[in-house]
Amino acid sequence: MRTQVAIVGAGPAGLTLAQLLHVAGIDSVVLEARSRDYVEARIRAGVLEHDVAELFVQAGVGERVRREGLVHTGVELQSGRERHRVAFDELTGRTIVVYGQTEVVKDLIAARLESGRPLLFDVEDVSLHDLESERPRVRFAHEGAEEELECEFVAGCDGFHGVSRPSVPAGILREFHREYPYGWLGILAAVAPSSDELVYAHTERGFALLSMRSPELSRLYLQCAPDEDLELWPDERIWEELQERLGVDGWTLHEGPILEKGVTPMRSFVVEPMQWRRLYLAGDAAHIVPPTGAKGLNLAVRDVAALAEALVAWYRDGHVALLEAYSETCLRRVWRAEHFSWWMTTMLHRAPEDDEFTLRLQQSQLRYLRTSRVAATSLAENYVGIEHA
Ligand code: FAS
Ligand code: PHB
Repeated sequence: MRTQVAIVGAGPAGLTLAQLLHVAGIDSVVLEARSRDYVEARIRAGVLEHDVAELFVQAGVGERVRREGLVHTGVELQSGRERHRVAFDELTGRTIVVYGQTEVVKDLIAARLESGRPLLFDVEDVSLHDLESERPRVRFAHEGAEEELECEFVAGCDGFHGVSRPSVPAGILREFHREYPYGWLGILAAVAPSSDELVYAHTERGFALLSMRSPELSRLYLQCAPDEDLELWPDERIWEELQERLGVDGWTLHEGPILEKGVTPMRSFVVEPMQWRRLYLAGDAAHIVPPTGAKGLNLAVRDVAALAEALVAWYRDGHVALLEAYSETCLRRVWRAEHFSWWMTTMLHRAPEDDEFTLRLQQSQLRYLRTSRVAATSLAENYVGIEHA
């Protein structure tokens, strides 16, 4: 098998890259370890930055996000039992789109299959070879046969636990880590959202987030231990705790059947550089953010937008500068999102070791966001997606 770009991973990064390259006339092969059903059912992110939603439209896969995506002009920050709205449109002139990652992935897979270009599911034993040459190779097993894909570039879009990052020889990469002493217990519930906009709640019992997927589907999270045992959380207890944390006077959290529940641990992670010879890392393969800033999916798409632009420049006129600058270009934006995600997370969550001093700092920060337009604008511009990183 031969192609121009081998893409390892069919998550948002790999699938978006494949689509961007396809519309530019550059051939690729996408290799995915899991099944199509598994990848499409994985419930993860829920918020698209405006420019990311627009990128999908420009790339020819945005028809449904434009039709079904929920345009939001702000979010609510809750401190104790008091809420305050951060108006993105007034403060930045920009908005966000609430549209589940499951739907993004379905749209991208449908476009890939429509294109007729290779997207292989249930691939096994992927290994990367000759990354230092002009003809890297990707070996893998598929449908019982051993395969070898010759290419010119490899895009490592295989997430945090993928094979791409570990394929870089020891001593080349620097890794930056931050583990958090809490995680999120997330539920998907068949009940209309009890708020028109997202609510991020800081309470002495811990963080809670009210989000949504559609006018009929609610997505809610509550802070828990990173290794929380779901067995200890029957539906009744989840709703009771969400009522406690999100409750404000004159407002009711509507409950309904829980369709899915899971615990997500939290970490911050960055690898530098994000490229080595003919291997380019994108998305969670290169960085992880705690989901409090709704950045993970958006960072992944912005990485591959930069990579696609660089590859198009190389293939069209031999331009190497953008390829050589890929990592530096992405890392400026990645570190801005890392800081914002860390800041939102540590401001809104109550860590077990946090004392009263920390609680007062968090309450002061939230009060400052309520009273200062400058402070609110800083949060808003980071949340909707910041150009100058
Ligand atoms: P992904 O991990 O999505 O995709 C990588 C793909 O590579 C996967 O399909 C995997 O099966 C495949 N793969 C792995 N190893 C392979 C191999 N050896 N060979 C071939 N394929 C391989 N972000 C938010 O903004 N908000 C959220 O609420 C949120 N919640 C999350 C919850 C969880 C449990 C997780 C893990 C992440 C969450 N994220 C959230 C972040 C998430 O949305 C990621 O940022 C996003 O999926 C990144 O996309 P990719 O980089 O494509 O990586
Ligand atoms: C979601 O809807 O899944 C969601 C929204 C905002 C976040 C994280 C997750 O910050």
